[in-house]
Amino acid sequence: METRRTFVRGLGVAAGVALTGCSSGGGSDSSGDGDSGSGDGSGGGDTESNDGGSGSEWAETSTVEMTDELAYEPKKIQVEAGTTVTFENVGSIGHTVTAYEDDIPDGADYFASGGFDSLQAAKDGYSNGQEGNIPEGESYEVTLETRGTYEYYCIPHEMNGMVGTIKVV
Ligand SMILES: [Cu+2]
Repeated sequence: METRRTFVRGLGVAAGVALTGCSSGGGSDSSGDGDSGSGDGSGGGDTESNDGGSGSEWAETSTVEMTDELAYEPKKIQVEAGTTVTFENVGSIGHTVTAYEDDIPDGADYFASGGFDSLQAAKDGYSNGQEGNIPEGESYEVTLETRGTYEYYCIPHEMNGMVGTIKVV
């Protein structure tokens, strides 16, 4: 049992990615299917999802990967105030990191890849020739000083559910 648990832990990340791909790939046409078995531990016996960071788990890391699955991985992270969070594009599809202006803590500085100081500016910049796009192999960093919860998204993939959350404690 102990050995098996160790194995499962190693596979947790891969399983998480596969599930993400499955759900995001479903897109609009999967809504008819009521029993998508891929739910996060919605009753099945998959104990291995415990380490996958799904559900309400906050991953304690300062690095978020942006993948061709159109997802931030991990989707929810927790860092200490003053931490620099790095977003790395590990796939070939470009992404943005764009904070929702109304979903950051009071008094926190707005952030968005491209250096915009408001959500509207970030949207306009992206429309004007993809300013703020983070291409394959590149990364974006932001240092978060103000405690609280930050919600952010990827401008071209918001409709695909490419959103993330950072909790600064
Ligand atoms: Cu994206």
